[in-house]
Amino acid sequence: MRNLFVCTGQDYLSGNGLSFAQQTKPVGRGDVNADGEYSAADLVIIRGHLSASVLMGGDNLGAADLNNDGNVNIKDLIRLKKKFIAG
Ligand SMILES: [Ca+2]
Ligand SMILES: [Ca+2]
Repeated sequence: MRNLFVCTGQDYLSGNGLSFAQQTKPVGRGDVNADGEYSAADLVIIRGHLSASVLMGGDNLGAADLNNDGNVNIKDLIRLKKKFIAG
């Protein structure tokens, strides 16, 4: 007989050092946390996504794809850094 255990999605994420990014509607590419501005918080979320410690989906994932190539990677992080620095 196999032993099964049940946990919620949040339990699983917490137990594995993961978390969900905020699921709201971003105002534009780069505004990953949908707070209406480009900030260090958006950089942190993309960096978390690249290190697989943050899960993004839907509009938030689309907002993180700054160069619109269908992937979120280091190129998007660099582009957001430039956008953030430019203010
Ligand atoms: Ca933001
Ligand atoms: Ca991209």
